[in-house]
Amino acid sequence: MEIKTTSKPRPLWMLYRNCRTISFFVVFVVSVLNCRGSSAQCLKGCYPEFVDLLPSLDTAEQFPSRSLNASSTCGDPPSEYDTSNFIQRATEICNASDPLFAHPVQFVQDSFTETVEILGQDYSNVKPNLTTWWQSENGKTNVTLTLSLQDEFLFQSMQVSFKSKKPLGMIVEARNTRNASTVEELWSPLQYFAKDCSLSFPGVPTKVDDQDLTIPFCQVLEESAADEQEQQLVLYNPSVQSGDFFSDEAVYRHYMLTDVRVVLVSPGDTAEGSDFFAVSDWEVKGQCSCFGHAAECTGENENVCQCAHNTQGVNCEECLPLYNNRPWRMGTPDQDNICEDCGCQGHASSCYYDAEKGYGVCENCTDNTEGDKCDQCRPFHYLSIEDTPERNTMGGVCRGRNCPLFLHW
Ligand SMILES: [Ca+2]
Repeated sequence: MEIKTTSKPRPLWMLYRNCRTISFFVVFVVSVLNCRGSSAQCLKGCYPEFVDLLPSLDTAEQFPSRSLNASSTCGDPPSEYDTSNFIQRATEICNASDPLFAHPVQFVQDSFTETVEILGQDYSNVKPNLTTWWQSENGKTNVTLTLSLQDEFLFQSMQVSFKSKKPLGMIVEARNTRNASTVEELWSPLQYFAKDCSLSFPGVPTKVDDQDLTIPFCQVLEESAADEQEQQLVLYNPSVQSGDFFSDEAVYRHYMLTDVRVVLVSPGDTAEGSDFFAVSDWEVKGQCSCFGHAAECTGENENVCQCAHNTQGVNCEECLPLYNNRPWRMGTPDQDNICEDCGCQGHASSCYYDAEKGYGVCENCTDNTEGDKCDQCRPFHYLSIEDTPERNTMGGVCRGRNCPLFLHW
């Protein structure tokens, strides 16, 4: 191929169009293969599995950074409480130092494995242990059950199985200590629950127009009979209330949290000795938060996203340095919103999106190139025709030339 040199900057693509076409095709194929290899479900927005975020007793060592706390637990010192099995009342003892009569907070997350035989085949199923429960001291109000995850996760739903009666009022609250825009200690309500909303939470709306998921409202706790295991369930699942959960970034971020807690405002039974809270199982479901750009997470806390779509960061919250040709956007169920290559042709290590120009501008062009895409030779530099390793890998090298009129640049 004949190449003419000139003192004016010349776009490299004019000279290596064919080479670039081949290179681009190779890069495209490799990118597709890489994407499929790392995240086969990432053709559009992709998401990790929703899992129970409370580590069970069996796997507590797997998530040492997560913790579960109750602001009040009965039994220290030992105390009596009255219980009702809906037939007759009885007086029981809570004693934190006696395993037979203790009700520590860990009992909201214990489980057992049930094995059933179907057609000669054994199937194991992990089930919550509803025969054990956490219990508060008598006469306490605004008791909290708190799950701290340390890292950001996307909340999906929770289910509280009460051994006692449902409380008259309770609040699900969240906070995100990784969000610099919020005060670290600030908890914000996600949802209120009450037997009588206007009585327990005056001023809190009982419903919101169009089910705006970012505005907390009060949901009436309906009376319900306990099931055969004497559980009264309270469910909270905002993810099924709106189709925008995975497509509206504001909604998505609203449910990103590092901590979630249930504030048990007032007990359902106000009789002295029965005015306590008891929870046999608390399930909090969520997933590591990857903004639709990963299907798997790794790390000690299983919160580090395996990013696809040319994104990076613990939460895939930004584009790779050379892929800022358009602004970062979260993946949605309909669109991958992949980060685009700036096209720096191997002559830069980063680029930034220029809103005025409407595309990505390469930064600190190397190899004597310049221009928004590092696609021009600097003045008095010329495209090398030497068959060098650099030329093969970078699509062209601009070199200075000895010239009778100009010094070597
Ligand atoms: Ca339990």
